[in-house]
Amino acid sequence: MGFKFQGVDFLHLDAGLSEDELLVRKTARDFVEDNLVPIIEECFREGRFPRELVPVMGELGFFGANLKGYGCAGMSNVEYGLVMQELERGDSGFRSFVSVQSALVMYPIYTFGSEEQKNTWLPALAKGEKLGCFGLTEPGFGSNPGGMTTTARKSGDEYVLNGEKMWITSGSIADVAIIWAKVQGSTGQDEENRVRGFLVETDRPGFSAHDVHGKWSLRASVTSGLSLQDVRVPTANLLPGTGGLKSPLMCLNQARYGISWGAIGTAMDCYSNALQYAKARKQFHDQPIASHQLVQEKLVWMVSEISKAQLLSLHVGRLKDAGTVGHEHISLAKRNNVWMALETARMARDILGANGITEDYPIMRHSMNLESVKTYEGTHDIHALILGQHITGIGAF
Ligand code: TGC
Ligand code: FAD
Repeated sequence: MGFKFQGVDFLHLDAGLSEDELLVRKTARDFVEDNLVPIIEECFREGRFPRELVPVMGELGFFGANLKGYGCAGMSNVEYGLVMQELERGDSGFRSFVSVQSALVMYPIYTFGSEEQKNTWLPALAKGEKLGCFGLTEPGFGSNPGGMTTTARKSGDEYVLNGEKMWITSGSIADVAIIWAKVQGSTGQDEENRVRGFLVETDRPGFSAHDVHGKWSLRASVTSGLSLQDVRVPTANLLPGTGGLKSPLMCLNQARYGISWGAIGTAMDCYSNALQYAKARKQFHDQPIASHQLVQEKLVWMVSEISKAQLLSLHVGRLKDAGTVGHEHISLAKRNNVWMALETARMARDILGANGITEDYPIMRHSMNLESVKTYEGTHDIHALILGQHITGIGAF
């Protein structure tokens, strides 16, 4: 199916990667080539998440890879990014699963959880023995999660959760949901209506999940709506370090960072296919289409933008490893790289002509997937507004 994947390193950036970074990338690339590529078109067609690969990824240390201790691999942020790049080269929906498990479930437990919560959940999530989901978005509140209406009412030594969450990756296969809700009935005045995070085991009475069907994007990923009706959790299930909308937004930074790398993976796959196809396909005078100037211009656009995106994510990753990254840097990288990948996918599809629309090549699948990636984790335009606010000091939401 398609042509053999050839990574893209036009700027010789590999020379600046450490041996460990190259090894991590090779491990992830081999995993994708051997395990995901052979089945992904079928999974996408059937709308099936390849759950059978979860234990293998647990063994390889892909879950919570950039966290330290609790059974996690303790990779650097650049290494983690390289894993995301390779996984999304396979499929954006597959990378989404790993992003959610790592950045949106393990990261908040690691960052905001009690020692007991960390010991209970992190080793099992790292191995893939337990799966998680992250419930922030609601039917009426997507780009503006601060308006959420899900509540957690304090009742003795319990919280009672009520509300609806929508578009939740892995919702119906999760053992635990990180649910963001506004606290009510608390004794502290500052606490009233404050957004806080809760660990909600999905087998609790009143919790239910229903899958979204009919998606033309991220078909190899499970997307669900969650319903919480008088779901009672002990106060020990509150993530004690959470407080305000800033807490879930900190989780989004982790996921958006990974997406900036993942998008490069899809773009490299599309470019690699387009280049090999253009050299093999002949039209007019028995010449390869790669010999035509218009086709060359498209290939040059792709390799230029991929190279710039690689520099961007690598730099943001180095900033993150140095502890100096700002969320505006991550917004810039997510916004740019997903846009670049979508444009690359469309150009690559064009170069493949009619063949480009079939599942014989991964391009159309990447293109459809990237429509979701453009929307989730902050839409392209919301990231423009985040950046606009940062540089002008004026919020235009
Ligand atoms: P605003 O008043 O601006 O901010 C509230 C507090 O948070 C701080 N803050 C951040 N902190 C850390 N990281 C960030 N990225 C932050 N952005 C803002 C801010 O300084 C403030 O702090 P403090 O101390 O003053 O309280 O909040 P707002 O209500 O005006 O909203 C801001 C906005 C629009 C940027 C935000 O709501 C937003 O990012 N909207 C997009 C929603 C989104 O991205 N949802 C994603 C859901 S999860 C998902 O899609 C998973 S997909 C699966 C996968 O990842 O693969
Ligand atoms: P809206 O917020 O309604 O936006 C619609 C359009 O209006 C967009 O173009 C947007 O840019 C524009 N817009 C909105 N506000 C403004 C403004 N102020 N100015 C200018 N334009 C504006 N969420 C989770 O919590 N957990 C998950 O695991 C998760 N997984 C997802 C998986 C998939 C496949 C998808 C598609 C979504 C997922 N989401 C998840 C939800 C995702 O984060 C939201 O879809 C996203 O934040 C956008 O919200 P919305 O779809 O409600 O769009």
